[in-house]
Amino acid sequence: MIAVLTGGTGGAKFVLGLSHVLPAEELVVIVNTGDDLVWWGLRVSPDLDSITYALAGILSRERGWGVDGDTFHCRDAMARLGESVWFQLGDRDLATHLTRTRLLSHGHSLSEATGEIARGLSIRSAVLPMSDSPVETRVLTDRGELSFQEYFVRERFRPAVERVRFVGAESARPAPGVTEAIRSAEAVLVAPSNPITSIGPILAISGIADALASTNAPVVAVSPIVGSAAVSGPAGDLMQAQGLSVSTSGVAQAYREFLDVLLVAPKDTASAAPSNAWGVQFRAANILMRTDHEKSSLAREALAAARSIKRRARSATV
Ligand code: FO1
Repeated sequence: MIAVLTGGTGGAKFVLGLSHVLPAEELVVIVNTGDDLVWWGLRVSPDLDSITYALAGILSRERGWGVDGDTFHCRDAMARLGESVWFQLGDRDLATHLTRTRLLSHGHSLSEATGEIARGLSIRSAVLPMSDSPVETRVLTDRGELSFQEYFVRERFRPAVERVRFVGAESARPAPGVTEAIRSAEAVLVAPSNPITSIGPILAISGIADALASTNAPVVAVSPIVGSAAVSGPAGDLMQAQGLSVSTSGVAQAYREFLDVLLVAPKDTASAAPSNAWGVQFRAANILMRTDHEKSSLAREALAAARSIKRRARSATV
């Protein structure tokens, strides 16, 4: 079984690639919920939705989020009523949020609600939220402290970031199955997601980082940084705000406690760049997932890198 840690649109693309090269039952996806919000009275879990839609084959390729070919009649009607529409929910997407909201209001956990939605969409891989307790990513900026979606969607990540915190992470426990999957996996993969706001909340939950540091499974990550810039989105600004260099070395530093191999763009293993940092080995791969073929190839590269590690280099020291 392969466990993958993910969040954001890059993560969804990587999981889509994995789903093309692995039997569905062998994939366990552990998903960030720090971006979750209540919108129009509904419980929305954007990263769980992106993974669920990717695995169901209905993720919008055009937008990278929401349902392919969705319409926005409800959004237009909300706007007419004077409601905020800077965060948009599509008409088909609404079915997911209505179902999740109903299940949660009837006392089900987020894991159970996610399982119900995944079953409804005939998904055979396991999709696990990082935790059943609320953890909220808050971004302290020069325009005040914002929720993740206010920063990312409403403000289009323009405000200067000073700090990021994960409210609720100290008391949150991993959701059922999360640490078990990490400990018993054949390999653990970290998607090319934002290390601070997509993977950071997962690592902030006590028990998850420990499971990663002590698992015997090789841990392989894909860099979301090429050269000195993020492939997409605000990962660079957020890494800088958290004291990391915007480079593959900064990614290695963020994951140094548990990472064995970091897949990086070929130019980042050229002679000028170091071939490892923070005890993490760098390996060249085509990490840009522009086509389905590239997504599957990257998934195969990550699995091959994991299989080539015979024994975890640092398992004796943790
Ligand atoms: N991203 C946007 O840029 N604009 C939106 O209006 C928007 C709505 C939305 C609704 C449901 C959903 O599952 C995702 C949505 N996203 C939207 C994407 C979301 O902000 C990001 O994918 C993640 O939070 C980044 O990790």
